[in-house]
Amino acid sequence: MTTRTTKTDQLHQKISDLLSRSSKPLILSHSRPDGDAIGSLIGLFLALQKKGKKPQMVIIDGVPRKFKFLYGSDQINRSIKDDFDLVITVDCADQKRVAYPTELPDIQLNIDHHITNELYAETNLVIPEQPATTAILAEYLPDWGFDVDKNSANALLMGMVTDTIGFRTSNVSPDFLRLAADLMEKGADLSSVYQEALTSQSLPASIVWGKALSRIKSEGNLAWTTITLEDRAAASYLGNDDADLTNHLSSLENIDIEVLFNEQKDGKVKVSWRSNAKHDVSKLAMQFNGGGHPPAAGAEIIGDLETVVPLVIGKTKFFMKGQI
Ligand SMILES: [Mn+2]
Repeated sequence: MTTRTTKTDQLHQKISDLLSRSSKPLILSHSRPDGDAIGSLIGLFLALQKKGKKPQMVIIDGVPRKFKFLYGSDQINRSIKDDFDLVITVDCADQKRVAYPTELPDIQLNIDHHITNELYAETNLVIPEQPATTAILAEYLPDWGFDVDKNSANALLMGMVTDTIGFRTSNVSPDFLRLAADLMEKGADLSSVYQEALTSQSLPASIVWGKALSRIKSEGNLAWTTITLEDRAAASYLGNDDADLTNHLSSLENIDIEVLFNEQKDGKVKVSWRSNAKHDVSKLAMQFNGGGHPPAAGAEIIGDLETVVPLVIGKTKFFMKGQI
C-alpha cells in the first residue's frame, strides 16, 4: 500500500529491531478507547505474546462493554502491572490523550493513522491514508517478523470495521478490503465482529439516542445535538461516551457537518464533528486543541454546555463559510 523507498525500508527495519529486542513491551492508546484503539492494542499484544514476549496493555478507562467479546480484552489493565522495556502507542495522535495512570514515560514507538499526529515518539509510523491503525498493523506485522493468528486477526479486523463504520467511509480502498480479506483468511469472523462491535446496541444506549435526537437542531447544512449527564443517568447508561450517536448523525441527509456535544463529569464537553468530503473538520478540531481525521474529528473543551455549544457552533459556521 505504501510505496517502499529506502527511507521507509529503514523505518520498518528500525521498528522490527525495536520489537525484536524488547522482551516486555508496554502498549498504550488513547482515553475513551474506540474499536480501533482496542483492536490495535489486542492485535499487537497477541502477536508479540506469540513470539514469547511478555507484553502488557494499559488503558485507565478500561475496555468498553461492547468490545469485551474479543479474545484478549480481559488482558487490558487499568494500571501498570509489571516493568517494561519498550513503550508503544497505537492509534494515538498526541501524548495528551494517552490513557496512562501516572506521568507518561518516554514513548519509543508511535503507530497511528491520524493526520494530526504530533510525531511525539523516537520512532513514528504514521500513515494518514490508512482508514484504521489496525490496518497498518495487519499490513506490517508479518514484515516485522510476527504472525497474525486467528484471535489477533479478529482484533485487527474490528478496528478496520469500526473506524470505517462497516467499510463505508470514503477512504476505504481496494487495498484496505484486501487486507480485511487476508484477516478473514487467517480466521477473523467478519459477521460477528460487525454485529458485536458495530450494530448491536444496548437498551440504555437506545434511550440516550432518543433523548439526544429529540433535541437535534439544524441551520443550513449544519446539524447538532447534545448528550447530557442527566440523559445518561436517566437511561442508566454507564459509559461516558456518545453511545455511537455521532456515527448515526453522519448519515443525515443534506447536512455537510454534524456536531455532537457530550457533557462530561469533570466540567468539560467532548465535541465530535463529522463531515462529508466538502470539509476537513480535523482543522476545525485543532482550533480547539483537538484532532482527528478530515471526515471525523473531536476535541475536549472546558466549560458547560451553555457556553461551549454557542462557541463551537459559531466557529463551525465561520469555518463552513471558509472564514477560518
Ligand atoms: Mn483509529
